[in-house]
Amino acid sequence: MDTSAECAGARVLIVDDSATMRAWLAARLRAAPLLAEVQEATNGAVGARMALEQEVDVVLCNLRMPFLDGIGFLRVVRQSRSRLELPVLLVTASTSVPDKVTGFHAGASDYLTTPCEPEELVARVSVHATVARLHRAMVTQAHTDPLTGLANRRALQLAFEREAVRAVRHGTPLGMVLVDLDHFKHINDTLGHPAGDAVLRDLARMLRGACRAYDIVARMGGEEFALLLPESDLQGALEVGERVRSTVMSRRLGELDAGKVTLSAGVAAWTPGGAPPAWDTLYGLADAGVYTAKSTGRNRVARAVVPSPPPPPEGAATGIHAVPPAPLPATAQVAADPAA
Ligand code: GH3
Ligand code: MG
Ligand code: MG
Repeated sequence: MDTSAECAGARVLIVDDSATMRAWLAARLRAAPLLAEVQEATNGAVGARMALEQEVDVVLCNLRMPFLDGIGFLRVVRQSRSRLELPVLLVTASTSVPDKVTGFHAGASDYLTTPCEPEELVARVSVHATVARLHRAMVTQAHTDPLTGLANRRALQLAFEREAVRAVRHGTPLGMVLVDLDHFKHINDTLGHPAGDAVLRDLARMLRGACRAYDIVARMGGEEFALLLPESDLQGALEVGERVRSTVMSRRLGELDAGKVTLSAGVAAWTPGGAPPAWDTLYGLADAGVYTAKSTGRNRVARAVVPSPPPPPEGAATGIHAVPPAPLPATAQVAADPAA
């Protein structure tokens, strides 16, 4: 296959203690049609840090280096980057098969035996850069909602797993707001599906704008969206939910004038202590909050109302904020009731 177009501008990291070798590899890669952006590291430890912290498509790493050799480099890098995410080609003068097999077992993607022709160097780097880029594009596609460009449900769940670990480690809360448009079917039925799509796209933009950079905004499906809010407790999540609700009321969405589109939102939050955050519990409570908001009149933000929550197992608090067993007065359950 002709890979030169797919991997143009490939970002290549050369890890080699020999300045002569680095210069030879870099010059050949820069001169080739793939016009590589080349970075250099003079040893395995510096190279591993650069490979993990910077944007790199392919690594060329010398097998034999002092301090941290090619195998040591692979052991560090493969703890968090797979072959598909970051191809590493071991560069060596050795033709020993056991050496090569050891390298492959440690996570090498390929070998470049030196001396070699520049064409072979460029061809191997091109193939691996292309595969890495295609893999990245596929992962992005698999985690993105095509209509709105937001994260999809799968991406949100992965983000939740990450944020749950972080919340436990740092002892910080984790909030969630679940948003469902009111009577959206009616919008589709009266204005048509494309007009409904335009509302969803504008809502997505609005939600993104209403959140902090490190909040995760996702389309769960249909006209349901979720906001995952690191470091937000229940009060913080209620405030975000209310901000989103009132902003939607004040904006034109698609063809619809301000005030014509409303949403109902449910909120929940995990607070430190007790069991770690669980997706089913947090999402289930936020979803129950949406149900409460819908059943008490729509266009409002609510916490879950759980009529008879199961008693917690002995000695183990869940840490998830739900409404206490005795139902709260309506004003406490519903954070915003514009109709009131
Ligand atoms: P409620 O206030 O109870 O939430 O009522 P609703 O009409 O919003 O909810 P319902 O579940 O009855 O209808 C959701 C509608 O969302 C039905 C479906 O056709 C529409 N929908 C789902 N996905 C899309 C989409 O991608 N584009 C458009 N335009 N409509 C969609
Ligand atoms: Mg819905
Ligand atoms: Mg709806």
